[in-house]
Amino acid sequence: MRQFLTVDDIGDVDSALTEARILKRNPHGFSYLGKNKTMILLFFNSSLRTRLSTQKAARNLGMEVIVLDVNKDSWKLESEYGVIMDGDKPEHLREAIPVIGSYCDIIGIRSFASLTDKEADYTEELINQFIEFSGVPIVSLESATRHPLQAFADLFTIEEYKRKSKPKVVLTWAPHPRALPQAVANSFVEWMKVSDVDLVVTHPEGYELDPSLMEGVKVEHDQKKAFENADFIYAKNWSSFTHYGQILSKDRSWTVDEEKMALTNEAYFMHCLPVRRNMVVSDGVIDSSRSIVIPEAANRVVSAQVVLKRMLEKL
Ligand code: SN0
Repeated sequence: MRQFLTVDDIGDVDSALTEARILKRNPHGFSYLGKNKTMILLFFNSSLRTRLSTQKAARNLGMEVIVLDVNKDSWKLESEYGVIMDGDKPEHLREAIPVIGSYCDIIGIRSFASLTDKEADYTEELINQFIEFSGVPIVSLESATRHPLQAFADLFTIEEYKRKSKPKVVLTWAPHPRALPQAVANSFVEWMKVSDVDLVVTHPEGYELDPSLMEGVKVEHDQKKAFENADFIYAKNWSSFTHYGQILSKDRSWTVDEEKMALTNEAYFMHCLPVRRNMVVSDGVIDSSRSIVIPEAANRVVSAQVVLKRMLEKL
C-alpha cells in the first residue's frame, strides 16, 4: 500500500477486518517488520487520539517515530506556487516534502479542510502533493475530506459490538459551536457503504454531504424517525457542503439525548471524539452503558496498525 486516504486503498474490507482481529489479539507479533524503519507524523492541526494511537501502532510494529507539530516547531510552509516569498513563510512545501521524505520510510499527515476553498479541499491538494513529492508511502491522519483511520476503527468497533448480521447504523448530524470539516462523516459513509450494514444518514436541510459519496445512501430528515430501531447511533457535526464551510444551524433539538436513544433498538452510541457534551450528546447518553466511545477510540491503534503493517510489508 503506497497511500491510505480513502476506503479504496484498503482493498477487501473483510480481509482488513480479519487482520485487525489478529493484530488486536497479538499487537507485538509483527514487531520485526518495522526494525530500522522510521515513521514521521506531521500535524498541521491538533490531535490527541490520532497522535497517540498512530505512535503506539508504529511502535508495536517496531518502528521509530518522529512527531512534528508543523505550526509550532517548524518553519511556516508556503503552499502556493509562483508566489514571491517575501512574506512570513520562509520555506516552500516543494522542498519541505522531499526533505521530510528523505528522513523516513512512511509519512502520516494531518491537515484539516480550509473550509474556504472547496475546490482545493475536495481535490485534496495538500496530501496529493505529499503523495507526489515525498517518495514514501503516505497515511492520512485526517485530510481535507477524509479520516480513514477513524472510519476503519469505527467499522471494526461495529463488527465487535453488533448483535445481528446486518445492523441498522445511523449517522446523525449534531449541533456544534464551530464550523467543522465533513471529513469524518465522509469517511464514515464511504466505509459503511462497502460494509454489511443498513446505513441511514440524518441531518437538517442544507447539510447534504457530497452527492458523489451519497449515491444510493438513505437520507431521513426526521431525526426521530431515523433513530427508530437503530442498532448504532454515530453522531458528528459537520459544516455545510453546499454552502461550503458555513454553520447553518446550531439547533440543540438535534442533540443526541436519552429520549431519542429510547427510540432505538438499545443502540450503542458512537463518536470519534473530541465531543462537545450537551451540544452533540447529552451527559446521560455519553455516560451510559450504551456509549462505546472509549473502546472505539482504543480501536484506533488497531486500524493504524493494519495500515502500517501493510505498508511495511510492501516497502
Ligand atoms: C475535527 C473534525 O474533523 O471534526 C477532528 C475530529 C477527529 N474535530 C474538531 O476539530 C473538533 C474541535 C472542536 O472545537 O470541538
